[in-house]
This record gives sequence, C-alpha cells and structure tokens, in this order.
Amino acid sequence: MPSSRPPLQVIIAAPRGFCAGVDRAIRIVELAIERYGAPVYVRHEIVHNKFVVDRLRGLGAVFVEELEEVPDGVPVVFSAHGVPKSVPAAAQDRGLDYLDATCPLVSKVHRQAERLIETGRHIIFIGHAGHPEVIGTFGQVPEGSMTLVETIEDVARIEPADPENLAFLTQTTLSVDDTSAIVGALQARFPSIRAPRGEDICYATSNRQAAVKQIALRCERMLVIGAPNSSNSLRLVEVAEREGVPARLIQRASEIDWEWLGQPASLGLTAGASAPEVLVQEVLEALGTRFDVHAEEAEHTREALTFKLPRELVA
Ligand code: 10D
Ligand code: SF4
Repeated sequence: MPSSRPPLQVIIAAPRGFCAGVDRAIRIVELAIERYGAPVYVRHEIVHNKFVVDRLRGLGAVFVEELEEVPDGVPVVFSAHGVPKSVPAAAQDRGLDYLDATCPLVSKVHRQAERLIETGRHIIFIGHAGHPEVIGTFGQVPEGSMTLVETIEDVARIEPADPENLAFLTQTTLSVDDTSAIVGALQARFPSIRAPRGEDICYATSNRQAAVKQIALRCERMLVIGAPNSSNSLRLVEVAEREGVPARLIQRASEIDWEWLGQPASLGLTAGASAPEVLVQEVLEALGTRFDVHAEEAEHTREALTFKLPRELVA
C-alpha cells in the first residue's frame, strides 16, 4: 500500500559526527572512571555536547568549570579543547592526579605558539573570543605576546609594535572560507607574516564543512546536530546557509521545528564533531514518523585517523 506520508529524500553528509580527538577525550573519561572509580572530575564539558556529558555523568563523572572546584585527592581530566599552562601547574602543586584530554591537534597549535615566541615573533591568533580553546592557547604564551583577531575588520584595526616580525596561528574549528579571507587580509597588510606549518584548522572541521558544501545544492533544508556552544557545529550551519540552504542547529530530535521544516522534497543532515551518531539515528526516526523517508549517505572523504590514549590509562 502506498504511504500516506509525504516523501522525503534525506541526504546524510559523510564524514559527520565524532572526530578522532572527541573519541579519544570521551574514552579517557570512561577509562579514568574504570581505573580510579567514581567520581572522576572533568574540568569543562569534555566535549561540547549535552548528551555526551549527561551519559558520562551517569557513569560517575563530575563536571566543573574551574580546578578550584575539584576536591583534594580526586582525579581530574582536562577537556579536549585544551587548558592554559597554569591549569596543569596548579593541579601539580595540589598533588592532584590529572589526565589531559586535549586533542593532539590542539596541542600541536600550543607547541607552535611556544616555538614562535621563542624565536621572538608576535603571534596574531585567528579565533573566537572567549572560546575555551582560545583561552587555552593564549595560556601557552606570556601575556601580551599574542593578539586575537576575529574578523577582517580586526585585521585593519590592530597596531602591532613590530609589523615585520609577526606570525599567525588559528583555532582548529574555524570556517575554512572566513579564515582564508582573514589570512588574505593579514598577508596583504603584513607581507612578511609567517604562516603556520600546515593548516591549524583540523582535518575533521574542514572535511565536515566540505561534506556540507557537497550536498547543499541538492537540499531544500539542512539540519545540523550539535550544541549551541560547539564552534565546529555552528560553522556547519553557516556553511549551509552561505550555500543558500536554510539550516538549523538542533541538539536532538525533540528540537526539530516542524513548522520551519515544512514539507521539503529533500533535507540535508549532518552532525558536528562532538555529536554522537545515535542522535543522527534519533533524528532519522523522528523524520520517519512524519515522512516517507528515503535516506542516502553522500560521502565526501573517508576518515581513518585515530589518536593514542595516554600511557597511564592503557598500561
Ligand atoms: O566548540 P568546539 O567545536 O571547539 O568543540 P566541540 O567540543 O564541539 O568539538 C570538538 C572540538 C574540539 C575539542 C576543539 F578542537
Ligand atoms: Fe581535534 Fe579537530 Fe576534533 Fe577538535 S575537531 S577535537 S581539533 S580532531
């Protein structure tokens, strides 16, 4: 019998969802709970996703924003976004057992920042003010040795003391297109500025944005699963909208705005690097209650990267 529900072609972007850094960070918390027993404290959301955080809380993780909130004698994990150097230093002073779940690709930027300062360069950092990754990276270098720019207008405004001796670095989860425009403006104004070795925007961020671009032309609407404080997820919504596709960020199926969605013939679906696949399946199921869904996956790139876990957890 033909379905009474309207047909809907759902085009699911690939890659989407968890990246290698998020996988590793979550595993670190799970293994820390197994090894030390609950509670294990986590400084900041391990990744920016309420579903992930709530699940780990159920296993015995306690999430706090500052190290001062961690009681003595309890292990603590630092989130995937990275922390200023002062944080592990303070943990050490207090004799706390700590595990650093900073993504190795964020740590790579930290090390580049340190090296540039050693060579006497002033760093222009492209990123979003107040984001924990930005706070963590600024905390790798002496105060005043790095200047934040968020926009092309910021590039025109800054007045570095020695314009011949600059380098730039970036947050890992930025818009590839916006960043390349900001880098262009930096290079036009400061021709001798040194670029990072390789890209600071990580493979997962750029692959997820490219996958959205690839499907955008075929979609009337786009849903991005991710949290409102997730930088990489927010960028996916922007990418879709700039391709001319009305897009919404939702944390899970219950946040679908059915009125906004209407009755499109095609819908794009993706998930930020901190959003688990179960939430993609949940959204598909919810769509299936109202539409006759035909789902197809559009693969842009295959990802195979994994990161090693800290030695103390696998030994
Ligand atoms: O906000 P965000 O995109 O930086 O973080 P989220 O936790 O959503 O995704 C993982 C990305 C990390 C840890 C930064 F590289
Ligand atoms: Fe690491 Fe990129 Fe994932 Fe951030 S988004 S945790 S930098 S792999």
